[in-house]
Amino acid sequence: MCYHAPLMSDTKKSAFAAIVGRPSVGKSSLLNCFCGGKAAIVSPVPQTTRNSIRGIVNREQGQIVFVDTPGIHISEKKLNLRLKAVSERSLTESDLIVYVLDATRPPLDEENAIAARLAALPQEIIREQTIALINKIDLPQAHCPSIEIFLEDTLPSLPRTRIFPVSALMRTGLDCALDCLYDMAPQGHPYYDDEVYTDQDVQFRITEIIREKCMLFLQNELPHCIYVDIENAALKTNEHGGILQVMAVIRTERDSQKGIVIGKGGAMIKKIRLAALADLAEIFDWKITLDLRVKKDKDWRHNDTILKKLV
Ligand SMILES: Nc1nc2c(ncn2[C@@H]2O[C@H](COP(=O)(O)OP(=O)(O)OP(=O)(O)O)[C@@H](O)[C@H]2O)c(=O)[nH]1
Ligand SMILES: [Mg+2]
Repeated sequence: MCYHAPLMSDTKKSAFAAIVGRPSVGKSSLLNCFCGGKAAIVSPVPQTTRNSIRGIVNREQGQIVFVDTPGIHISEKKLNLRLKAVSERSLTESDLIVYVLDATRPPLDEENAIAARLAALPQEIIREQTIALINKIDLPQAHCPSIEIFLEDTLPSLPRTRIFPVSALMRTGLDCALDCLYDMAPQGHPYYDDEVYTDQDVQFRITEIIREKCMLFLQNELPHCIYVDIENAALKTNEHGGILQVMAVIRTERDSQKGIVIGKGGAMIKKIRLAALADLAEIFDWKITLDLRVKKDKDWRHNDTILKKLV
């Protein structure tokens, strides 16, 4: 695997840990729990995450950089193939693998495909560098034993002691999982300064927060038909601090979708804008002004140049 940190004379650890699994199992929620900040956006809509998002954990023992990935979804659509490639890359480039399953969903075709992909890795990776998190155990319909049996059948090399029932929502079971990852991590230098919990640039984070609000408020397929662009962002500072003035655009594939995003009398775009501003105020120290518009970018999901820029 890549990202090999050089060995050190002291015993500090450092590792990249890829978080992989089906869409909506809670990968991004878990990443945020581990790194203690909102590094990745979260929504009930499957396929929210479109990039590999890094969340950094620092402890006395060293640093683990979690890499959130798009949910692995079986589909031949261009965007899905690119998302799958992102997950695949993280899988092969990381030191550790965190396989996330949903305690409330029976493991069917998609889960089988992911487990088979993991099973195709060299066995020592499953034996020594992988853990499984069975997430959402807070829900009444959670049924861990059936997921454990599935893991025993599909990934027999995965030690049972590396299977952790957890809840990102209630933050339960996560400390044991993190301790285990630190035990498994190789020795090495930290990759990032210890005061940061993510390495994303400001503009990307703003587009993601706006996209999260679109995922939360827009219905059906619409969230998948949009992307967000920053047209301009300027930081003005004075003796009272800084103001970040942002002009952002929500791009839709068709005119009809534009109308839905704007909403009656502009109600929807206002709702998205205000919710995004509330989150941005939590994340950044500056005051932020947000000029948010909607424009059409016809059939962008078939445009390789745009896809390359986004994913
Ligand atoms: N009840 C419960 N809900 C959870 C838990 N973890 C995540 N969720 C919810 O599950 C939904 C999906 O969570 P995400 O973290 O976005 O899932 P993901 O695996 O990153 O999804 P994709 O990016 O689409 O692949 C959201 O509505 C979360 O609030 C949990 O432990 N318990
Ligand atoms: Mg996600």
